[in-house]
Amino acid sequence: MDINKTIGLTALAACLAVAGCEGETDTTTAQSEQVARTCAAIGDTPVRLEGGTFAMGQAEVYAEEGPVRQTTVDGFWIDPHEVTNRQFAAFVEATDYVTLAEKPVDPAAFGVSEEQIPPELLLPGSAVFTPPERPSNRYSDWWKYVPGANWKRPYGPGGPEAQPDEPVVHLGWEDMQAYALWKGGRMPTEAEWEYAASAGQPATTEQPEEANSWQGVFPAVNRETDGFRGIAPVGCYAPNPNGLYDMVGNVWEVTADLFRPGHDPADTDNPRGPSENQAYDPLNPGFPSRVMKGGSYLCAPNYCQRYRPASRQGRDPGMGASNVGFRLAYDMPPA
Ligand SMILES: [Ca+2]
Ligand SMILES: [Ca+2]
Repeated sequence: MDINKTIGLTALAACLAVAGCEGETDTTTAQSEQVARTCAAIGDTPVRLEGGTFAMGQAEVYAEEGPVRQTTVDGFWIDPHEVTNRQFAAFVEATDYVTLAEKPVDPAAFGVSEEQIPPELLLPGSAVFTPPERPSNRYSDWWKYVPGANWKRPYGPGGPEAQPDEPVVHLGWEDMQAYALWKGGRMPTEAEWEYAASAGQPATTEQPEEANSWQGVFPAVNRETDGFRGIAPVGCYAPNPNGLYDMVGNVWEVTADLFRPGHDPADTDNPRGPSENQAYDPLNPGFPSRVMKGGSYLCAPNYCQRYRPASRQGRDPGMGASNVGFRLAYDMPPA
């Protein structure tokens, strides 16, 4: 798969690739009931998890998250928080790496004559969540392709710079791979990620209090009672019993596995997801989407009940978004 082709085509399809749940809207306005939070200064040292067996998947919310089956993973290390802008900046400083969102799009990737392509789609950029001015249930009203949006300028050229302790966003798959190679880690498998996130706790469908999600009716009303309207710095919500922060919520986290709706019930020993031939993402057909986990600050009860360890959606590898990040796993104790 030509990654440039993926980039170009998905620039057109960004809304569908990033969203994926039905939306409803409401014209209600609400007073902010924001609760101030204290964000802990947490280190970067990866957490060692012993291997084990757990109930992977969830059946009662979205069909593609099931079936539930006992799944075993070997031990590994995992980052305690989402990869931050500070960490990614150190990588770029050391390597002069340029991300996909900072490069122009190849017009040949669209498969149509260049005159038919909106010129802004050929500029470097990425998909940015932009709250609609009017109530809407159309993805295209809240996802915009913003030229100049990238990890350094997550909201585009007119917006603030990336904050050091916020998770890095707007990365493509190859950008995450490059960081992992430099760091001596790798992308976690979906099973590893879900094992780490669920931490022996029983599955629930409730919207969690200790996770950055969306309170109110998406996308019109954000009461932000959890303390943050958008992205939060890492470490502002209580860690899970494994000592891991923001597994659920804040930003989606891309994993190593290719996406296919539902799990293979027979693949329960250190599963690694479907082969490329078996992979299929109905929201992004024809492209090798990766599984992303845990939902984001945009997940609300009326729109995207993905604020759970078992949640999963396909993520187009060729383009990032303002609500998608990652964290690394390690097979050896990090130096
Ligand atoms: Ca929030
Ligand atoms: Ca997260």
